[in-house]
Amino acid sequence: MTSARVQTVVVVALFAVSAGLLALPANASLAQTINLWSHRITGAPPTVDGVVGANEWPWTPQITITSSYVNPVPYSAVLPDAPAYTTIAFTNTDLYIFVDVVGDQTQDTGDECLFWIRVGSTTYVVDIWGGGSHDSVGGDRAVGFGPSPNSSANHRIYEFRVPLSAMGVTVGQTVGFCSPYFKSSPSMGFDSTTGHDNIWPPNLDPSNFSTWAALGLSDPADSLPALTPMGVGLLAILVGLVAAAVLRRTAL
Ligand SMILES: [Ca+2]
Ligand SMILES: [Ca+2]
Repeated sequence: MTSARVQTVVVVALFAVSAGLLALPANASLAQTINLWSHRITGAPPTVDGVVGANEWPWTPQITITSSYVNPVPYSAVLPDAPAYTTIAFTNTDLYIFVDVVGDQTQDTGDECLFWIRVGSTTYVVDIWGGGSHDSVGGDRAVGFGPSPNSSANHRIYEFRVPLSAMGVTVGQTVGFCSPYFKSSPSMGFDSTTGHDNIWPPNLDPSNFSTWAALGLSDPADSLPALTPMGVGLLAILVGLVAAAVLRRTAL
């Protein structure tokens, strides 16, 4: 092999290795199997009042609980509400969450909606029920009962606003996210009439943070399209070949 070819191989290899290192997923340290992205709010943010306007939450729900959903072990005997839609969006200052529990069509004081958000070693509780809140992070909470774009039948509606500063996070960060079953203070949502309760993610063990979802406080639409691992590898090879060609011309 000529020295020029050796040089080409070495340069290509170096670029491929460096690109591989850079291609590690941003959430690698969290090791979650479910990754969620938030929707960026570009206009007026939703009004946290328990009522849903036709265009108030125009984004696709990130989480859909269907009639086929089964709560995770050891809660699989607890029947989930079906269906329910959860939509997550953000501004530069606040996180907004909308839970449209079309499966809960009874207005009970004990109806409830609960999330845990994990930032570093701190778990923040985001919660509201018909009699108040078990919240630990502040912001606005509302529980309502009425129709929504997902169902004309009256049902439970929950809206939340959580200040990012209250959790010590900013846009672009990733946090842990789940809706647990906790001391009978249930999840998104809990129907007091039937006992149905949506516990999420499907593999959730609240004490094992790797089973929570990873929620990115950012919208992929804000950034350049992400490359697949194969795309990153091909790009690295291409960059390496160009660099090698430049070096060879320089050496001539
Ligand atoms: Ca509203
Ligand atoms: Ca109910």
